[in-house]
Amino acid sequence: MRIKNYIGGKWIDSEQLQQVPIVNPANGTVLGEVPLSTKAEVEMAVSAAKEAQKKWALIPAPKRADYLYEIGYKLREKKEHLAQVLTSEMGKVIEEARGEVQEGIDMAFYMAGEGRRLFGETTPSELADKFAMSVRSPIGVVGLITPWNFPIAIATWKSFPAIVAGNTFVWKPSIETPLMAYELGKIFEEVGLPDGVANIVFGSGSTVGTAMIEHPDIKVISFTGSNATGSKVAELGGRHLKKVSLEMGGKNAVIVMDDANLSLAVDGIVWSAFGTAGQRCTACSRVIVHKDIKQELEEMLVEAISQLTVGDGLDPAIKVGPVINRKALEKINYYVQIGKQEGAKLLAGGKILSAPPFEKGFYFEPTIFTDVKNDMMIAQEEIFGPVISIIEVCSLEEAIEVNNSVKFGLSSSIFSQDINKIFKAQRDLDTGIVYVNAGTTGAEIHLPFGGTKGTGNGHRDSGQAALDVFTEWKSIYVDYSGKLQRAQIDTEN
Ligand code: UN1
Repeated sequence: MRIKNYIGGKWIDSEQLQQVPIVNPANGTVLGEVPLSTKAEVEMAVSAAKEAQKKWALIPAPKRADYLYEIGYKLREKKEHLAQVLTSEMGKVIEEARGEVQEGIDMAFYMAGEGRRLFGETTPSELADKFAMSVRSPIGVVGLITPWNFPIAIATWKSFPAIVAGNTFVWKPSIETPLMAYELGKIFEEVGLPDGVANIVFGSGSTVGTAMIEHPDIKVISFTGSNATGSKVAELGGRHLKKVSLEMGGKNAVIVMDDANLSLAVDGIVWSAFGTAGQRCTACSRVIVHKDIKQELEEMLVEAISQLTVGDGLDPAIKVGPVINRKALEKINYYVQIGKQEGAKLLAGGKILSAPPFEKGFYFEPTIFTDVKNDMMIAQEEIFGPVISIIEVCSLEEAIEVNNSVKFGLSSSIFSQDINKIFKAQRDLDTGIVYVNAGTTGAEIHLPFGGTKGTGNGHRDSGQAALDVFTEWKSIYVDYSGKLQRAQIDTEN
């Protein structure tokens, strides 16, 4: 299967002959190929989006939302098929793939509801016989750049609020997961979304991404991906005065206090650290544990991960799938070697699985390091794989300090049964998302998603907050006094 770009409502072969194989990370099978499109193709997509936006913005928002309901129904109808493609292309286990498609379905219905809300504000004017209000206006053409780890959910987080608010978009999906983008594109086509509202251009960040950011007709860039790429997006976007919304890495921790329900904590850690083979921005990669229960927790964790089955995620018995590609496997392995050199103690795992039946895929053993010191690289840097570092602390205050000492601030969690500790922690943990008595993953689509420090730049995906990325506030004053009233001057005081 050769993937085409979706521009102006048509599937068009890229003029670029160079294609990249789409590889199933579970077994190395080639599923198809994807083009590295050119700058000229971005240009085509932007002009289609610009043309379509004029009409799209004039369709009443509740009517724009009707398309999102249709998209939601289609996603629901195709849920199993989409989950199968997602697992084959990206590797996450089938149960999680279904969950990810569900996130897209939820986002469709949630944002469709926004078509009848998109609330603005009315407020008193300082002058008599004058009406003041502010409304959300569409911005125009927006650019979406999405990663491979949630190829459908994150695309829906960005594209659905963008279109309900009256924008059109050009989307560059990750070239690791073009099949999911193709599937979503087909759904846009099947529901009859007007031509040019949704445009998909496949290719590299350096060509397609750069062309999008530099394009004068793209007003907003919404990006999810690595910090290294996000900084470049911000830098280039800044030079072109773009509104740039960034969601980047995490180094998320679960804190386990001495009064915690330990078996619940173990369940939460295992699910959020080894689910998606640790390849979530929200994945738990540090466990900050009170010294009095450290040994017990370690024993329980080692026992729990010995039960984790690794393999092809299409098999429902498998709990941990492959990682996305060889480069990712090598990066994880690099960090594990560093951890050993730094003097951390390997409690479990630590190796690439390369003997049959794993030899053709990209598998890493669920891995636990303990006696990790907070200044070690494995305690500070995002590994994006099934590896956790256990760090011992003596108090809640120290746990919070360790949690906050990394450069990221996406998600955190505390297991405790003490209401005072819980409330103190939720206030002081410097992350955009805090969980109490649950792991670090599982954000719901109607709450803001994003983080502090190196995780982002103040914007949020999901929830009402997503609308702030894709709308401009317009303040409107209607003077019905019939005379010239001068604000700040014709007032009593
Ligand atoms: C991500 O890894 O970028 O909260 C998204 C979660 C999921 C989304 C993760 N709902 O873990």
